[in-house]
Amino acid sequence: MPSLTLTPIRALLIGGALLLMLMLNSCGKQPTTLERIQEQGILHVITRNSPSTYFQDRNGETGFEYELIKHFADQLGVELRIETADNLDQLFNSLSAEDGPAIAAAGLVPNPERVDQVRFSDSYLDVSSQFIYHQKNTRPKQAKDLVGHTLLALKGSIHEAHLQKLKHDHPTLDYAVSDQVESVDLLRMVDEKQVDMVLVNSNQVAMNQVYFPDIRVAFTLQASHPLSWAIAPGTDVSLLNEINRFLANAKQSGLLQRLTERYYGHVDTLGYVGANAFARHLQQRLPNYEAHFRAAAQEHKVDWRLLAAMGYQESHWLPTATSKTGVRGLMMLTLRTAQAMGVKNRLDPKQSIQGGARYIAMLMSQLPKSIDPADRIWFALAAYNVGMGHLHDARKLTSAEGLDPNKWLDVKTILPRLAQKQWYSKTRYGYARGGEPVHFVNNIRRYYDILTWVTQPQIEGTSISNGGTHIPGFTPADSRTVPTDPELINE
Ligand code: BLG
Repeated sequence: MPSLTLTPIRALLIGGALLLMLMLNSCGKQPTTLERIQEQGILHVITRNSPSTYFQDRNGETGFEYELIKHFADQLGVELRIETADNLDQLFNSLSAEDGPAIAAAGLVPNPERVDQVRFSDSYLDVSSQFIYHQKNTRPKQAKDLVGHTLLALKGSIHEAHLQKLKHDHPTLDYAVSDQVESVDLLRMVDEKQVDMVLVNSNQVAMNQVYFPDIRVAFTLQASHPLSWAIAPGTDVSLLNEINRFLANAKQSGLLQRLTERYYGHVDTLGYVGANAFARHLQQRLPNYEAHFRAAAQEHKVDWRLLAAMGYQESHWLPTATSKTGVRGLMMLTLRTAQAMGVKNRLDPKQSIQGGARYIAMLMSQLPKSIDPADRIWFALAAYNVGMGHLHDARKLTSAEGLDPNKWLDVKTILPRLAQKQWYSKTRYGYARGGEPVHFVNNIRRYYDILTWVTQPQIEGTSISNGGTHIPGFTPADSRTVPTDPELINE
């Protein structure tokens, strides 16, 4: 039987082996970057404040990047902490700092010059670089047409690298870069003719076309480049792998498509002409009625931007609008509804707005409690357009189909059936042009989203009419004489 007594040498050997095992074990237990984030319960992200990345809206934080990374944080089961950087240098530097943010999510193009500094994730959106000019100037069609014009891009962006290359081929080309502005500011500068041209990402153009009526694409520089998130260098691959898995899922589940449509789909929804008209009317017409929208909204406890969005959908903010069926005014009240709301003259914009506000508030309060709170407003808008009776018919048909009558997503697929005999013959109120309220709500949501950015809470308190928002060139409210509505006035 071997002796169990320990010689000093043996004890030393065993002790050393134990120590080694302990060390190896503790190395194995070293938490990965991902585990550390999960242990701390916080995902610290840096971004930029802009309409395509992150901003405050009526419900709090929002923006394409914000929504995407919030889904990621939710999936990890951690809290999201957002920090914003003033410029790209600051963003990348803070990412490399100790205890800095784990991810930068800010519509970043993996610029070869940054590759040593940070690591980029897989792409979530492909964009291209576009030269933007003012529609009143001659359209430049190629790089040599840029010579002799003032040209601006964001400092530290991929566009700066593009311009450097162009300058190499066209030495007389002049350009400047700035770290004091966002892409949205560059586009505004073209719209205001402060600069001849700017180079920005195509997603920025798609989003901002509705704010700046005079901007146009001159030409596209490069077919496409990817947008990615960046993570700090020197970390293990756990976080990067998790991000890439999440992005692949977001593509598959349709999440990325939904976000892209919501933030960059203005032109697709409104059409190019529609988007441009909205941008013009935002500047030229809305300031005349903003005070009325605000006053009516306050009285009836609704968001004034929602009323303004409704007014745009109804009449393009034209107080004398009249439909084929005799529905009239800025908020398009029927004669019956106008009378019920105490409106004496439908063509008076102030009265029309007050009537519309009172009516939508009343419809909101009449909706059954069972309706999903987030969806109530869409139901109320549908009722504003098609009437509460028809809306309830559509909800009943929705239930009969095994869908949820309290969810707008379900009811909106059924509403168009009210125009088909096989369906409306089974309803209480019969035929209605059921497709119209769906279109009506879709458009209002779009206008509402746009107005929300224009009048973010941090710049609230400044009204559109005094030029205090992001939109330049607003004229003060006018005091036009109000035409009369003979149908009501003469009664
Ligand atoms: C709405 C009324 C509802 C009414 C429905 O019609 O008008 N809304 C307003 O007046 C604000 O009150 O519901 S009901 O009272 O329960 O019957 C249904 O009659 C208005 C709609 C009609 C629509 N725009 C507001 O959205 C309109 O103008 N249609 C005309 C189309 S066309 O140009 O003549 O083809």
